[in-house]
Order: sequence, then structure tokens, then C-alpha cells
Amino acid sequence: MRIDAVELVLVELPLVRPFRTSHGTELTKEAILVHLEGPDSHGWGECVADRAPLYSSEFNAATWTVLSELFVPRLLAAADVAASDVARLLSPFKGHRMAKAALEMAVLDAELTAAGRSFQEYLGGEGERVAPGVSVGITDTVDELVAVVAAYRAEGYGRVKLKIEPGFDLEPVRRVRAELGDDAMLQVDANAAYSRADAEHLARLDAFGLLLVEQPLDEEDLLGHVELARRLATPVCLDESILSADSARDAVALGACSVVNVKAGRVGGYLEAKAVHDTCVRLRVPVWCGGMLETGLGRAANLALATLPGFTLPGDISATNRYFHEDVTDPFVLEGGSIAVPRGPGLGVEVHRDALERFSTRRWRARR
Ligand code: NPG
Repeated sequence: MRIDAVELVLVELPLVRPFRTSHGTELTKEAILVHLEGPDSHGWGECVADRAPLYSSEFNAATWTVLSELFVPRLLAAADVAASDVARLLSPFKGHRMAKAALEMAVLDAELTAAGRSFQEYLGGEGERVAPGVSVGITDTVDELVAVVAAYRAEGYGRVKLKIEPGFDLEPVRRVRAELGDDAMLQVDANAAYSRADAEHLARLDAFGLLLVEQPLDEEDLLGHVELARRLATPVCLDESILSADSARDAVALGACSVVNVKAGRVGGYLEAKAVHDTCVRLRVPVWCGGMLETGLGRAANLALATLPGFTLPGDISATNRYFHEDVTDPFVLEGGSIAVPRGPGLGVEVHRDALERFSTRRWRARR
């Protein structure tokens, strides 16, 4: 399609409760949304970068610069752009996968909307509903954590992920396991907060029958993960370390992980996310769809992605009310332990312009 105009909108949405990880506490969700206009269609993308480079080196101020000064002008200069061209057009630029992913998502939404096809159909997913998990932040006390987890269980979440960090790991996990019972699906996410010297300590998590331990060590420490995976009975899952289908293949071949978290933003887009999925299916490695507290736009795309057959573990794609009182789209609702996958053309969701206005803090627009 020909791209006539691109708008960037920085939004800030209050979170219903603070989200604390080993990196710090978020009170609001800040995201760059991309709106792209063509002659007969338009599309939305969402960038999953955060305010500060804590989860990854990408962060919104830098992403805004790289999008407005380099990536968008490159797309506007191209005569015709298909979603499958975006990665190649932007490939001279190193890194900035989250920014690239947001643009590719917007092009894909516009292209599929024009063709009357849904994200799910395009990606090759099946099924009308997804049974997600919920990711629970670090709390001030373990009692509070147990209460929060119990409330999510009562809402119908079938899998719980606990954020852990040194000083908040064995005891919270023991107490939550006791609360949930032995059969409940429980996993932990360290966001790279441990070091190789913590192997013996982390091995104590084996007592709790966890589905997996996610990203215990630094994103660049693949060898450390290999050694840890040998040491632990609990499967090691990688998130931050997996940047492409090739890096997933290599991490599995090395024995650094036996489960993979797929986030489209982290790997440069939904097309590469599908490639990561396909690689893992070939290697018989389970994948699941990670979350970055997305607005309804990213959530719609993640729901579609999570219906691919290799996504055999529940993802971090909770209902809207777990994150926001109000979103820029209609809310996604958990009913009977699952959420409906959008079926309409493109992302299958509408942006509420009034909400977008109220949440937006910065805008930029360029025309061809
Ligand atoms: O449900 O979207 C969600 C949150 C899932 O825990 C979650 N995300 O490390 O995976 C992560 C973590 C995260 C959130 C990381 C926000 C960075 C920013």
C-alpha cells in the first residue's frame, strides 16, 4: 500500500494498581501508538518500549526520535509498502526492534483491513478464545501477594506468574503454592535479577513444582543460563535474551532454555514472532505469548498470535480490567477463564478517539 501519512501519539494510561518488577514500579503505562493512513485504509501499531531503558535498551524518548527522524521518513519515501517489506526496508538500522515492530504492525493492520482479513487468519491461528494467565507484580508483603493472587484466581485466571527478585522469591512462591494447591499452573519471572552465583539458591525453587522460571540471568548471559538449566529441575524460559527466530534456535541448541516467551515487540514484529513460533514448533519447544501491559491494540494482536498451535502454555494477555480502568479500545473481558479473540478485519478493534485525546501527551505527524 501507499502510505500517505503517519502519526505518532504518546499515551499515558493510569494502571489500576502499581506494577512492580525487579526493575522498579510503574504507576502508569506509557506507549507510543502509530497511526498510518493510506488512500483506502488506515492502521494502528503499538510500540512496547517503556519510559526508561529498564527491561530493554529501548525507551520511548529514543524510540520517538528513531521513528520520527529515521524510520517513518524511510517508509514514506517508499512507493509502496507491504507489511512483509517493513523489516527489510528498516534493516540498515541496527536494533530498535520495538520501534520497527510498531510500524510493521500498523502496516499489517492497514493491509489486512483493506483485504477484509483478520490478524488471526493472516498469522494462521485457530480458535475463538484464549485462556490467559496473569502476571502478578512484587508486593510490599507476602500476605498482600497471596490476597492478590487469590482474587485473580477467583476471577478465573488459570495460570499465575509471580515476579521475583533477590529477597522476594522462595517464601512468596511457597506461600502462593500453598494457597493455590499443587495442581495450579504457577511460574516465576526474575527479569534478569540474579547472577550465576545464585544457582544454588534458585535450585530451591524446584521444590514448588513451577511450570518454568523466566529469565533468571542477564539477557546476554547465555552460558550462565546453560549452566543453570543443567542445575535446575524447573524448566528455564528465556524472554529478554530472545531477539529473533535465530536467537531462539541458538538458545535452544545450546541448552540455555527449554521454553520460549514470544513478544512481537522484542523480536521486531508479528512476522518475526511467528517465525520464532515456527522455529520452536520445529524444535518441539513450548512457546507462550508474553505481555508488556499493552493497550487494547497490542492486546488484540497478542490474542491473535496466541492462537497459533505452538502456544501451548497460557500467555500474559490478561483482561483489560487487570491493567486499566479505561483503555483506548473497548475492553477485553475474561469470561469463563478465557478472552474472545477479535475476528474483524485487521486488529479487529476500534480506537476511541475521545479516550485517545485524553490519554495523549505528545503528537507528531508527517505526510508523504
Ligand atoms: O500482563 O502484560 C502483562 C505484563 C506481563 O510481566 C509482564 N511483563 O517482563 O514480561 C515482563 C513484564 C514486563 C512488563 C516487562 C512491562 C516490561 C514492561
